[in-house]
Amino acid sequence: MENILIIGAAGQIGSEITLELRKIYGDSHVFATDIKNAPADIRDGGPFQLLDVMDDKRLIHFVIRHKITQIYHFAAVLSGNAEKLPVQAWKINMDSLMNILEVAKLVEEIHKVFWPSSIAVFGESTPKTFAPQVTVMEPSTVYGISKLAGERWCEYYFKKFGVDVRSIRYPGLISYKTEPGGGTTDWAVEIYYDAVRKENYTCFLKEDTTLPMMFMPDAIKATINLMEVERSRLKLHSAYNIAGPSMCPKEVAKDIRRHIPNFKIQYEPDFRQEIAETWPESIDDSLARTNDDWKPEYDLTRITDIMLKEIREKINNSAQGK
Ligand code: AKB
Repeated sequence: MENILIIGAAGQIGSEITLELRKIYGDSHVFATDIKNAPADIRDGGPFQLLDVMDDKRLIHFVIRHKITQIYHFAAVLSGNAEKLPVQAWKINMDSLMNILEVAKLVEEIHKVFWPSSIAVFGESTPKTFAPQVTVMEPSTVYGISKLAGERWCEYYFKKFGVDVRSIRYPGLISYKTEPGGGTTDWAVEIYYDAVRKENYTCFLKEDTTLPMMFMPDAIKATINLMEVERSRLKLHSAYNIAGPSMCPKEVAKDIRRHIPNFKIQYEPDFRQEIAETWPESIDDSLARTNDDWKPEYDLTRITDIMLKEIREKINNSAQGK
């Protein structure tokens, strides 16, 4: 019997993976937690509690009381926000991971942990296209440094203590259910919301800044697949590269005009432009593809079709008080 703890269940990835895991393991076996309140479907569809991952004592009590066997830890300060409060972001990103690794080491029943890494581990000296799995990594952001250090800690806990940690270097994730907050790739979600709301978007990156992206259903599938793979088949316990379509703001705007011909975009690059320029444009994920049959299903056209339809529906429903 598996009992799964989700940390950060009110966030962009956490909210969607909670619902998926509840379908697989049963509502009562997936314990959603966050430091803030979660959307109604997370709160009402199964156990939900406020829990601060920084509080290691409460964390261990929670894990023992609910007989937790797997942990997914999604709480983090993303790249843009981390640059505003570097020391606090470092503390939150690192201490929260260390608390999870320690609890997994101490509690024997926990046999698997998922922790998200990011394309932010790469830096200016990494090859710009098809960034390899193993390559030069000199991240220049606090977030990127914390993710790279986190990857090393995950592998350390696996080698030294046998903690089965699994991780993915997520590209920018595009989703319509829960909006991201404080990331450099947030523009790829904001652009769709503003297209529906105002037919106009002011982008904080330059028009031709290409970044690796992925539609949320592909990211959820890749994550669950990785967690389901037999331990003996895994080639590494740091983090796998995964790749979806790469795109720049100008391309997305053009694709949106298939549905909204009057859509306008202007560019006012801010500090996140500098961050984006240190990240690769595309990722080589051939190693991840050898784990299982995973490959992404959504290209830009499908993403645009679904994003615009779903956001329109969401906005109409909330206007009607549904
Ligand atoms: C961010 O932009 O900070 C995140 C990421 C790529 O990890 N979406």
